[in-house]
Amino acid sequence: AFLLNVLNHPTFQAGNCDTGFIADNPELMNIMVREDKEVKLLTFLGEKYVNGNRGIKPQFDVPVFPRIKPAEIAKLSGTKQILDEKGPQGVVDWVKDQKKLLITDTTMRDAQQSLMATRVRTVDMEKIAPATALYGKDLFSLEMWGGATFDTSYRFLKESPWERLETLRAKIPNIMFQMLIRGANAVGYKNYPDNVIRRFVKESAKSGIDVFRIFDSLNWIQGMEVALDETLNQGKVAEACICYTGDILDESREKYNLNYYIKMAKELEKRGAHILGIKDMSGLIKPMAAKKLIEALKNEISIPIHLHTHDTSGNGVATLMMAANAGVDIIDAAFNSMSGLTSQPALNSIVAAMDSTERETGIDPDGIQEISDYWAAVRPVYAGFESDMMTGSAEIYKYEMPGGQYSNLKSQVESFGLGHKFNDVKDMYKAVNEMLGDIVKVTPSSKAVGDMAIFMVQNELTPENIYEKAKDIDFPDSIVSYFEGMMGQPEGGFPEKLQKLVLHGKKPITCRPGELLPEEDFDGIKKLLVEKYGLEGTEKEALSYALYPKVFEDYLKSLDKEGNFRLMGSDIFFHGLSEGETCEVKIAEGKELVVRLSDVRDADDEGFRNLVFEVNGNRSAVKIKDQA
Ligand code: 3PY
Ligand code: ZN
Repeated sequence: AFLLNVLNHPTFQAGNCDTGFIADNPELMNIMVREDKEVKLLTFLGEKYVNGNRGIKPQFDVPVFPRIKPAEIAKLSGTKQILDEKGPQGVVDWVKDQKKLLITDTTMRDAQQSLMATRVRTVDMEKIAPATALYGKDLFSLEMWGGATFDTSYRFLKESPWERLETLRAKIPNIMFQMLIRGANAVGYKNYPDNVIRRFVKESAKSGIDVFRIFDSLNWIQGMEVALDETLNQGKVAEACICYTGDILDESREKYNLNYYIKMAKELEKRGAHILGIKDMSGLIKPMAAKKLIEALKNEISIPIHLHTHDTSGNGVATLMMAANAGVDIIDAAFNSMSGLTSQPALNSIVAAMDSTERETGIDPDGIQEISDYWAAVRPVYAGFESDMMTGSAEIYKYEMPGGQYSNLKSQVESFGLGHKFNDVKDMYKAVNEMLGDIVKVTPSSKAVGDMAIFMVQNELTPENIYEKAKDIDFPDSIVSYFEGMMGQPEGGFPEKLQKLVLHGKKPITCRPGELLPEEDFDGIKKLLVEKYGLEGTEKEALSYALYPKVFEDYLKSLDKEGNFRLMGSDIFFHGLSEGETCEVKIAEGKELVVRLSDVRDADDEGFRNLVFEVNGNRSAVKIKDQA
């Protein structure tokens, strides 16, 4: 603290004194760094206490994870080695040679996105990574990146998604890593210029992504074109998707019928996709529909088929069993303790179900039980981010909402003060879908439908009165962008009357937004990041800024001002310390502090509370303003 005072002194800072002593004794700077980190840490913990839960928190079990020797991991050879040695066609050939049902585990991406609002931190993934490499050695891939994980890492967890990717890559060298990319929307909610998409795919490939699952939120193939082309350029596996919507069993629904899917699948195959993804983001594909669809597609295309679904209705495992019977090559599931409800169907249960059948997976049930047990112990720390859904719900077939949106909608609606109108909003979601002409609903088109539904309930609009009542109203940005054509073109075109109403005279586009968007100036971004934040100006930093300028800048400011707690245990990160509690906090690789919150004093006249800690046995205090 003394040194900090010296360094902050105006005379010192103006260079009006002899600083030779400090220059000659660089270890003093270490003390300063440590102290600064320590102050930030105590302030972080103090804030959690004083303006957070006041130390009232559940008792969490310490998650147990199997200790695997690095030598054991080094010996493993899986799909990653097939890709590295034989390229994407080698992977395709290998898949086609397999009798067994291949499985992608989605625990670290879609499962946590759908169940826990994408809040799972890298530290919790890292610990189980070696066991995942070993016991998951027969998995096709791990979906562990993309979708919402990119912005939420920066936004809520204050950690770098790139660091997560590279950290896990180093610990899991044998299984292919898979990401979800929203076509021209990359990992965002709007279309980006082509050079952003290309550079993002290239850098992701370089940092460890092997399989790019590419979709367009309206099933508009042009929207997938650039990402698909760049994946092929990078020599990685291109899994082009059809988003499943509607119900092919219901003959009264003509738009998304079997022919629609066959036609699109053939087109994706023609465009060079290595694998066809059926992306059932809302869990709408019923067991018999899966059988019908997979059987039909197997007759029409020759590339492998990968089925992704959600268990929202509770029918997920049945769907995957029917698909397996119909010859699907790969399915998505999540380790049991992270499965079910809006997440993927249960991986361990599927492995057990396939045992002693033609499509036996070859996965060791005891090993993956340990992984599931680990996640079962991690999950309660994130309970605050979970929805109150306790059972599967068949109403999903009516509302057609993606997993994450379905479990988040309630709190979103509540944040608008419309909690009592939750059912009205859900019904309006369905009504808006019909007003838009029955569209594919997945990020970002699902967000546009959700925003519009909330907006209509809020303003007491109905599909009937909207044309009269909303003539002069400004609609939500997402729905304006949708009608402008900035999310691409929907099957069957836009409903013109509604389009005119929302756009208030603005002209919509019909081409690919990327054709109109000016190229992003990466040199300019790098320069800005170097000058303003003292960063190195790497490609990753520039991409993060290009995708999410404000989120990335806020993250940088937070690291600088509040500190970097990426290595802190999640129980402490989210719940802090209670009075008298001790924890170990890793503040940097190899640097741990033992911190005890010894005493919390009453607020002084100005509302500040003194919190007394012991840090590695030494007393240290911080003052926190009580906002209450
Ligand atoms: C995403 O885009 O993040 C999704 O998971 C869509 O299903
Ligand atoms: Zn999904």
